[in-house]
Amino acid sequence: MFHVFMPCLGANLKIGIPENYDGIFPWYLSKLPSLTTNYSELLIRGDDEGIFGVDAAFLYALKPLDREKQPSYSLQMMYRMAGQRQSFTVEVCVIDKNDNVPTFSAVSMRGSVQLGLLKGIPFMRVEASDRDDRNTAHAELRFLLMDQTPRIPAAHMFAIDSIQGEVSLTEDGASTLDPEMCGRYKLLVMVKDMAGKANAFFSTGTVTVEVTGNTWASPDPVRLQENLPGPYPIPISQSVAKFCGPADEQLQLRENNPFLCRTATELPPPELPDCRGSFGGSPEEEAWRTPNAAEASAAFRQLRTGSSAAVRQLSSRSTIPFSSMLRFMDFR
Ligand SMILES: [Ca+2]
Ligand SMILES: [Ca+2]
Repeated sequence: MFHVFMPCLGANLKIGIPENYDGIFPWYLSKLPSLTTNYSELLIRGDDEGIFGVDAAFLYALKPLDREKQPSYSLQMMYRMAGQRQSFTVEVCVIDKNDNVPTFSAVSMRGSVQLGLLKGIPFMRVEASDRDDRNTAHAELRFLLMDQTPRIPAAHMFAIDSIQGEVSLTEDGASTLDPEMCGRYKLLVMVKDMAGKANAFFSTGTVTVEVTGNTWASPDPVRLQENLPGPYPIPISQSVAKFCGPADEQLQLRENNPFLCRTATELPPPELPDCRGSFGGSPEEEAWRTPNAAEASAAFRQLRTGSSAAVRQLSSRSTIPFSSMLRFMDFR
């Protein structure tokens, strides 16, 4: 059977040949322009398996190519012409076909999630591989969460990032996780190639998730004096946490409150005003109060006019336990 593949121009010849050819052999691949009919003593180097040959100045293959076994061949064509030894190189690049199913690094995977973890914060990551060409969609993987057992207290406690494979809690999961009700979940996960399209190959795996209690020891409430003069932000509290990665990625401040957090590298000199409630130890991050948040500004304005509702609002916020504002994700 005869096929013509486009050669790349240049001093040598470069051709792309698809893998897994299942037609008739010998399989004619490309004319070799450097060869004329009067060449002799042709020798091919770089073909240890004896796949390639030349017939009437055409390069042919005697068996199919496997990109996952060998993605390219550099064939040195040595021959004699007009009494002179000559040579040129043919680069054969094997073009990928999607002939491998993506698989998880382990059929059974394990992880643990701590009570108090916020939604969307990954607590583990599933990994998978695909032997096809990673520069093509043939190895472009997507992850899906297929099932959760048991489905208590909510049917969808967990979520998986389709591209990164990171597993986290859903909003339902973060709000209802209870190790006393259910201390272990089994998740059925799937990985698909072709970016998850309908024609993708896929395989499945299971993830066992252990639920552990919250080891965060709640410190004392932060006490704030109302109508504190500026300038803001004013440090109000500090705490110590152990981080296994960048602190700012693992320190979460709940939304819609008049506080912000800064890590130790952003701290000013250690003199802190009297309004700060210290938890002791060397500070690794601080909670700050800022009037820049619209909500905080509104609360201050209302306080000055004597709004009891605003007083209650700020009062409750200023004595809210620090642990309910901050969650330290410990991935040890
Ligand atoms: Ca594949
Ligand atoms: Ca392949």
